[in-house]
Amino acid sequence: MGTVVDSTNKEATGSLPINKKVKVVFVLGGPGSGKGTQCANIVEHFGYTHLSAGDLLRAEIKSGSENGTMIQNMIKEGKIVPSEVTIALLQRAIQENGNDKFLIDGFPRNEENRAAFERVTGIQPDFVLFFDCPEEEMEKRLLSRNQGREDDNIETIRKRFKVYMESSLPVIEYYKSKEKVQKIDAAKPVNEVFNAVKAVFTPSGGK
Ligand code: UP5
Ligand code: MG
Repeated sequence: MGTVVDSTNKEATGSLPINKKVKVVFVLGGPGSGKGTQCANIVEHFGYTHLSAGDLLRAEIKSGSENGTMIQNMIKEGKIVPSEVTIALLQRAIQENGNDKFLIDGFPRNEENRAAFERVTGIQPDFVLFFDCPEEEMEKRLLSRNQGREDDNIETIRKRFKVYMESSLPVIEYYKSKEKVQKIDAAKPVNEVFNAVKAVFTPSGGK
């Protein structure tokens, strides 16, 4: 169920406190596992709002914000942007949106992200949708994506995989220990992956 939040915590600088009841699903998985693709399907069928942390960070670069250059350098190196920056963007997006159901895609990426988000927003995810995909398949997808992403080159992809293994998988393990993980075999074709996703979001089929 959603979390009631009435926080006046201003730790994430410049952000508004979240003062509405929201339901959050974290969508996690390696680079190229299909998080964005499946989130678009979930939005269409289940009325969630999709917040991709990576997209919010890339929009911040484009907007010419004072953090833009720092964010750009971190993404180029496959490193994780400081929590306060990402959390402020997520918090603002949640606050400004009229919806009360959110897919947070690609966040939290490390233990510090996870703990800081919970501390600052008071929000705990309903569950975690985990797209499990072999590295070989993810690499193939990223190298053929062709959307002009600065981090879709083989050097950066290798760095992203390393950070994922070292920092992001432990977050998934943490939620596993809390029995909050819904694992999906993400190596299959898009429609087959979505069939598995649907079962999770359909009331009788999952959480
Ligand atoms: N595709 C998708 N599903 C397929 C399928 N089932 N079969 C065949 N092909 C499939 O998909 C990738 C490609 O594969 C697409 O071409 C798609 O058509 C195809 P997509 O849905 O885009 O995968 P996704 O998991 O979203 O991959 P993405 O590259 O976005 O994942 P990342 O986690 O690497 O990227 P993100 O944007 O989240 O983060 C980028 C960087 O931002 C990070 O490396 C980090 O530097 C920074 N960041 C932070 O610092 N903090 C954050 O909180 C978030 C990001
Ligand atoms: Mg994505």
